[in-house]
Amino acid sequence: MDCIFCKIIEGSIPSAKVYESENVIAFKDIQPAAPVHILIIPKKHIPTMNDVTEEDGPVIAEVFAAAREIAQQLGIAESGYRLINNVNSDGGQVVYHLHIHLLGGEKLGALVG
Ligand code: D5M
Repeated sequence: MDCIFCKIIEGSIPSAKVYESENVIAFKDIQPAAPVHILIIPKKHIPTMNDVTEEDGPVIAEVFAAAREIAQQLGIAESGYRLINNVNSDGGQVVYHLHIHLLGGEKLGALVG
């Protein structure tokens, strides 16, 4: 499968890993948009949020639990952070393996306003 994040999961492409469990891994984004920029992904290859099924519920919950844990570990839970999931072309998705961006470490700009 020609998926860069699947290759990171199997270890054939290196990454700066910050978290790993049975079903989820997280690593630093190579193009950081904030002082803290982590990608949190299910090990299961799910292309986009549109492809999430009922049976994926537990792993999606694990992705969010990992985000919470990583934010605590990195000391930004109290100051705050942002979780983003881009979906398809208009959403700005570039890598078609479901991932949540965890952004923080500074006061982030407003999304609307
Ligand atoms: O975000 C895809 C993100 O994936 C983008 O911020 C760059 C990041 N990326 C791409 N390749 C790598 C590797 N090899 N390591 C770490 N981060 C990577 P999207 O939401 O799809 O626009």
